[in-house]
Parts: sequence; C-alpha cells; structure tokens
Amino acid sequence: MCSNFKSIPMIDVSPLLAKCDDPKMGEDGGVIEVVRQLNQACTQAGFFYVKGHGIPISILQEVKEKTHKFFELPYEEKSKIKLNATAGYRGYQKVLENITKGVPDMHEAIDCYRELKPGAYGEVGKILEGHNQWPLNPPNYKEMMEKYINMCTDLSRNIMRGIALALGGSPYEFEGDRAGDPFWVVRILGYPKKPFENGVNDIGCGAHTDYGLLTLLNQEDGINALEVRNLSGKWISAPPVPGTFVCNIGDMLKIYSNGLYESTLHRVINNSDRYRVSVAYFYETNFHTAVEPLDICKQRNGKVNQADETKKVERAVYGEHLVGKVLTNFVF
Ligand SMILES: O=C(O)CCC(=O)C(=O)O
Ligand SMILES: [Fe+2]
Repeated sequence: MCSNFKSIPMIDVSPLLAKCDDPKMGEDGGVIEVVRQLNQACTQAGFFYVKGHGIPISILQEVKEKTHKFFELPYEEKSKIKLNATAGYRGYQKVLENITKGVPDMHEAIDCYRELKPGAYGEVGKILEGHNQWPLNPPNYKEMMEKYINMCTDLSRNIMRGIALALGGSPYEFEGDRAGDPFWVVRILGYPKKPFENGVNDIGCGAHTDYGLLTLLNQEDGINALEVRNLSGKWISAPPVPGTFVCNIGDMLKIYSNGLYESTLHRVINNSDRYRVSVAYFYETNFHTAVEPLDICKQRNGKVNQADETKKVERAVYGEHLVGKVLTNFVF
C-alpha cells in the first residue's frame, strides 16, 4: 500500500533462518518478531535491508570486485558476450542500450536468467531459451556467480517463508505450484562515474518496479545512488550499508498480497565521481504460474482488504509479464 516512509528499515533475519526448516517456525518468538518487522516493512515501504542473512560478506565483496574488473575491460572484450535475441536476451549490453519506459539508461550490464528446458513453456518461454553468456575474463567469474546465485535462491526462499507468515498464511504459501520451482533473473550492473563521456541523461536506471517476488540487491559501498519513491512522491535515499542486502517486493508479490504489499518505484542516479557496481538478484515464481491474490489476503480480518476496495489488483502469468518487459527493454 506504501506510506510516507522517510527511511528504509533494517531487519535482522537470523532468527527466521535459524528456524526456517521447522514447520512450526511460526510459533517461535524470534520468528514472530522477524515476521512482524517484515509485515511492517512490506506494508509501509516495500523495501527493507537484510542483515544476519548468512551469506559471507567476503562473497558479497568478491562479486562486486570481479564485476568491476569485467566492466573495466575494453568494449571489444566485453562485446564477446553481447546480448542478442538468439542467446535468449542473455549477455552484455553497453551504456544506453537498456531502456526504461522509453528512455535509455546510463548503465551497462550483463543479464542472466535461469536456463529453460527447450519447449517447456511454449512460445513465451522460447524467447528466453538460450545459454547464459559468462565472461572468461576475469577468470572463474561463472563459477563464482553460479555459487552466489544458489545462495541468493536459498536466502530468498527463506525470506519468502517469513513473508508468507506475515501475510497470515502457512510458511510454504510460495512453494509448490506458485514458486516451488522458482525462476530467477540476475542483472549485473555498472554505472559510469560523473562526468559522463557520452551522457544524454543523468539517470542510471529509470523509475521502475521489479517484476517478480523479491529482489536482493548487493550494491556498491560508499555511493548513494539508489532512491525509492514514497506515497507523496518524494525520493528517499537507500544508501549502501556494508554487508547487507537491500530487498524489495516485485509485481507478483503485490498481486499475491492483493495490494497489501507494494512493489515500490525506485531509480538509480550515480552522481558520484566513482564507477558504481550493483548486482541485482530477482527471485521469481515458477515461470508459467498464473498469479492472483491469495485467498488469505482477500479475506484478511474477515473482510475484503482496503487496497482491494480502492484499486483493482490484476492477475498475471509471470512468464508473460517478464517477456513483455524484456522485449521492450532494449535497443540493438
Ligand atoms: O543498481 C541498483 O542498485 C538497482 C537496480 C535495479 O533497481 C534493478 O536492476 O531492478
Ligand atoms: Fe529494480
């Protein structure tokens, strides 16, 4: 629903992680407190920081350091893994090739998606069929990222158990047919420092919402660039906090929650004199899942919730929502 929040809350999820394999986790005092904080953050801001997440800080750092090394390479080297339609829209894109709502973004990136079994999801899935294009330089980048992605997937599943409890459901609400076989997207992002050589605008990443369930952002330390829009339209800074992830809710969770939780608009402006790296991991539903409001959210407190009365929350098939976005996101 969003509010006039002034800052983004920090949540220590370690009590949730300690109990996340216990079906009775919802009765544990530590878990109840994390769930309360998750509910508050998801209701008011749709954004929160996560600490106590169990992924070693050294790995968060290594991912950013190696990514800096890749983006420092000359264009000829980076373009060896150039994003193209036959690779299923996977690979490298240079500054201003990604478009948000019609405006070129001041960032370069490597886009990756969970690989799809050919033919598994018909015409829609076909567009994203292909292999991820990992750079050979710096060495072992692929191995590092695959390990990192697995850790992000596990962490996201466990945070989603807390969010399922926060919505009043069972911890496993987002497993099985909904997100038991979760799709994922990773965007490895690099934002040029100021002044820009070929700048047409200042916006590193235009205002947007994320598409799926939950995003884990591993952003560069020491540079304030990420901003989140509150209810009155004010842009609130989400400064980096070393060793944490910035988490935010995507469009599919907004639908599941019947609008109780917001997929909040955010943008990136790198006004600093340092190159900024950010690695965004997006935890999604199963690729072909038809997403609609959960009954527990329609019926919360025995009546249709407030958000439902003021705005219509649409249904969506996740894969169609994603592909619709991907096809309008690039110029070649
Ligand atoms: O660069 C960032 O920290 C945020 C990027 C982002 O919002 C996205 O890729 O969806
Ligand atoms: Fe985003």
